[in-house]
Amino acid sequence: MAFADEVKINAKAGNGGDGIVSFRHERYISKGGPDGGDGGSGGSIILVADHNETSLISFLRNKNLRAENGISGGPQKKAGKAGENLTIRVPVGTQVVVVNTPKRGKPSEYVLADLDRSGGRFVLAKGGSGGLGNAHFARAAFQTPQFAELGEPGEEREVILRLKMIAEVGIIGLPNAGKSTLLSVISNARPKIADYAFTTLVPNLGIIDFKGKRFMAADIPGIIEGAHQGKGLGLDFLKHVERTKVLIHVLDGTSSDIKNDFNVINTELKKYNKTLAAKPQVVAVNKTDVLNNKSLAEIRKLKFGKWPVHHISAVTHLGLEPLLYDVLDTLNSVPQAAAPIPVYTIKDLPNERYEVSKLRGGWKVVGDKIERMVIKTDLRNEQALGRLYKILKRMGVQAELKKIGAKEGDSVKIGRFTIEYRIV
Ligand SMILES: Nc1nc2c(ncn2[C@@H]2O[C@H](COP(=O)(O)OP(=O)(O)OP(=O)(O)O)[C@@H](O)[C@H]2O)c(=O)[nH]1
Ligand SMILES: [Mg+2]
Repeated sequence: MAFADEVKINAKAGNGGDGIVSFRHERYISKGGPDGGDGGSGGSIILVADHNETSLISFLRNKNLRAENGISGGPQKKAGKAGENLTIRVPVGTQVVVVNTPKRGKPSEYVLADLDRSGGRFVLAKGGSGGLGNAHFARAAFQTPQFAELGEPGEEREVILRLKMIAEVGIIGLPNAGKSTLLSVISNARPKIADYAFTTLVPNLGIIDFKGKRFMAADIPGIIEGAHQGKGLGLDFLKHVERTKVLIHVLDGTSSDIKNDFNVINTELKKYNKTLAAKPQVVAVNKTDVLNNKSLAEIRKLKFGKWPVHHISAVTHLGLEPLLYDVLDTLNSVPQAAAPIPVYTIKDLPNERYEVSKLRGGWKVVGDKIERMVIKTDLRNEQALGRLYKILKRMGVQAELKKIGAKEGDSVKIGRFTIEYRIV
């Protein structure tokens, strides 16, 4: 199976339903008060990180995500049905990335969300709010509002989903023990392997597919006695395995003192960080293919603390399946971190701020809330327009435009729409 680690998708949330214009019908009353109901909100598109998901491959088939629209309101103040949210499960480690492509210069990337915890949620595209029905607009001096708000379009966003898996398994051991060889036979990684110490200088990552589970392992450079004082390659690279859940401790079966090799590594781990040293280990005594029966018998007697021990050969693949079973069991038994699961959001409530500026042949207003208000206004309806002008006045837009020189009748561009400048 191909491993999709990056897909570009287009997400369009549901539009809000329109509010409607309606008046009560009652016997003996020719025209009752306004009773137009509100439109339902559009469904949002929500990503949820789930540790059972292992790939973004399902997005290769469906790159266009659509959530349901809200339904228009009805008479008798009946609210329209809200559109269903579209909830999509993605692997833990999925990043949501936006690419900005400027007219000149290099495109730049911006990470909107980093879904690094199972259960983490991110609203990728927010459904549009429903429009208010005309029932909302009745006042003592204005009893027959002939307008209602339009529904707001759902957000649309084009993003890249990128899988940044977190290594759950770390492979540690002395130089030349066979760590990289092991990674190369249990995962898709093809690291450099050689018969000398310090072949691996930077960690290698590989994806392991085993019994329907997919997880990532990191093979790190060899550690030697005194590494905490900077000997060999030091211990800095241990930060790459700090977030792992299980360590495979590889030992060279041809070594003259395997027990001591094991202790050297554990001492160095402790010197680096107690939490790392306390992580569960699965011990793999490697290179058994070149051992004679006598040495094999000796080795089988060795115990390594409380950890399970496997006698393997990375080269002949001997004993790898039982080893991976133990790794998987240990992974499953490690409790999930108890910290609260994050919820990620892009936008807060509509922002009341706006900016006015001069445009060739008119004026321009930019602002989140004001642009939404214009979208929700039926611009062909005089009453609806009247309400919009009042809102512009209340928000101070009318005065700001006047200050910079706007005259009645000038055109004012707000978002995608252009209206006439009016003083009310
Ligand atoms: N006979 C035998 N040789 C092995 C086995 N596994 C690894 N080797 C050999 O051991 C040597 C070191 O292997 P690597 O996988 O590079 O060891 P490493 O632990 O990654 O070493 P560093 O990156 O230097 O820390 C290579 O020559 C491998 O071919 C095995 O199961 N049997
Ligand atoms: Mg190596």
